[in-house]
Amino acid sequence: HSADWCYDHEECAPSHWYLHYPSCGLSSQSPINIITANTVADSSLGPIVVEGSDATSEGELTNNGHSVEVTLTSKYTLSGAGLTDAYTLAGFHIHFGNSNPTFGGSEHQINGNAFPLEVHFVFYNSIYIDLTEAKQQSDGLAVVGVLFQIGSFNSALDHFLGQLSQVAYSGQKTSVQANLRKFLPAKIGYYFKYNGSLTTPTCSENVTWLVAGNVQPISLSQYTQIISNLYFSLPGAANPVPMLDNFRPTQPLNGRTVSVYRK
Ligand code: SG4
Ligand code: ZN
Repeated sequence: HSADWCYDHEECAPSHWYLHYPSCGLSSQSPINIITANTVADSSLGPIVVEGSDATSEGELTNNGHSVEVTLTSKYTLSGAGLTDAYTLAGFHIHFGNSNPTFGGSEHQINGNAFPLEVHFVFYNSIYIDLTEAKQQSDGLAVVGVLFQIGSFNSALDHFLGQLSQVAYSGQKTSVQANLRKFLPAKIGYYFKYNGSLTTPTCSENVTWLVAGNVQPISLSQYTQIISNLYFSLPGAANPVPMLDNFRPTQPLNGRTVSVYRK
């Protein structure tokens, strides 16, 4: 492992994160189990609005030792959803399970159900210079989470799934083409919203979470590509650790309100 935190059952596991990263032990953490019966409808929020090019964009695919992330050269902006400011897309990354997709892999759960894959589109408040500066601010981040279940082939994901073997090990990068529009539409009319944290250390509590209510499909062979090509380990590691189950367990709600918008 390349860092002092990890997902498996060692000293670096999620239950120990707070020892090195105190915010991970605070009371407004993410992810959460969204119990739909307890959500509060708020029609004043309006849909999530994502502005940007409909064209396929150049980007970069990186294995960061915890996930694979994609950054795009094309600019995308998040607004609506009751947000006071506009937010700029920094990139997206994935959390997933293992060879038994029924065991879950998503970070958020809905009514106690986990899903095999969750994509996080990380946006930073456009009033700040970049993600690094925004991460330090209380209104710095908004993340859109999209859940996936095993089903039909997903053309949006296929742009980069074929290149995962090129970023098998931590620190590896390759250029990709991706069409964000295929899985982040211009408007999302059904979502949950709550105040939470980054789901990895530092676990800073400055994230407005927007979790899409509609679950998207991914084929079993596409899911298998994700779980069979990636390692947490650096290149050349003697016993590379497969990148599996890179999700944090759900955290207590502690009285927070989860709003729901459904047009
Ligand atoms: C993953 O490790 C991403 O690759 C990180 O992205 C991300 O950090 C981190 O998860 C936490 O994000 O949406 N799961 S999360 O709460 O986006 C940030 C990068 O390191 C700040 C760029
Ligand atoms: Zn994430």
